[in-house]
Amino acid sequence: MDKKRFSGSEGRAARELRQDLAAIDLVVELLDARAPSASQNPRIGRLTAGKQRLILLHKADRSEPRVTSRWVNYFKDKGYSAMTFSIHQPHRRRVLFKYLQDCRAGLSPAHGRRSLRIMVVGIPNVGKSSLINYLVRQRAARSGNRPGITRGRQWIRLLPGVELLDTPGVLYPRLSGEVIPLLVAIGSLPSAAIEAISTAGWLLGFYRETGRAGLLAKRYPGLGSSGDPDLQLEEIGRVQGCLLPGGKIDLQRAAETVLRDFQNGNLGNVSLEYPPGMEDK
Ligand SMILES: Nc1nc2c(ncn2[C@@H]2O[C@H](COP(=O)(O)OP(=O)(O)OP(=O)(O)O)[C@@H](O)[C@H]2O)c(=O)[nH]1
Ligand SMILES: [Mg+2]
Repeated sequence: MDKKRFSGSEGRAARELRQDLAAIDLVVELLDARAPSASQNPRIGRLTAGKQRLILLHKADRSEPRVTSRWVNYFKDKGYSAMTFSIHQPHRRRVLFKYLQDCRAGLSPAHGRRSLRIMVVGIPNVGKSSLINYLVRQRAARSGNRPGITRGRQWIRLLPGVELLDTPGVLYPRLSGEVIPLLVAIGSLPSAAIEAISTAGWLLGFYRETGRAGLLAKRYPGLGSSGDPDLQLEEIGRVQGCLLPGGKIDLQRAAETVLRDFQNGNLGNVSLEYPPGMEDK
């Protein structure tokens, strides 16, 4: 990520987010179910202090259910509301709508008859816009949108007494070294030239070290059993026909292929992070 642009835009984005949050009762925080810790904004606690917060482990259709349910328990043990979600798994919608109805019912009398107001927040590419569009399509009752608080935002009535802000809050990811490959892998950081190659190498190493090499062999028939991720990336480039003029292997294209395949689920549904205390396997 362009650090300069990042820090330059943070001030304005953070100010807008704070303004939006002022009107919100419940913050729906989207994390990528494959990397819930890496995809959590480090300042989310401070940003949402005093608000109800629901953690959605989103894109759960791409993660390992066994690991994701342990993450749900992990967050619940910490005192948060948490559930798995995916716009491709319609049965999950009922659980979410029930949660929203319960929150509405639990509003304090001081609230008066005002609706429960909710907002979706999360780092880039966790599926905020997709979730909002999905919920709007699925809403129980259609009614005219009411003008929102500022800058053309709208409140959308999802359920009787529950309104959603149509614009998500974009949060910034933690940019420390060890989470960068995970953020690139889940598409939350752009895979600029070098990151694509190093991230693909990291991912191949992860698959090998966690006993998932079979998933790679399934996707890339003919892939040798080399233990070296750099050599493996070259081999993938060869079997996938990622060649430069002159026949040299185009590592950048090979790396982008691996990342795209991971993001599309072509390398299986794999969780990249385990909650503390849960070892692999
Ligand atoms: N597998 C899967 N993919 C999803 C799901 N929800 C969203 N996506 C995909 O994730 C990608 C990013 O979704 P967006 O809704 O654009 O994410 P966003 O958080 O609004 O991203 P920014 O606007 O860049 O911050 C898209 O390719 C979506 O199709 C889901 O539940 N499962
Ligand atoms: Mg978006």
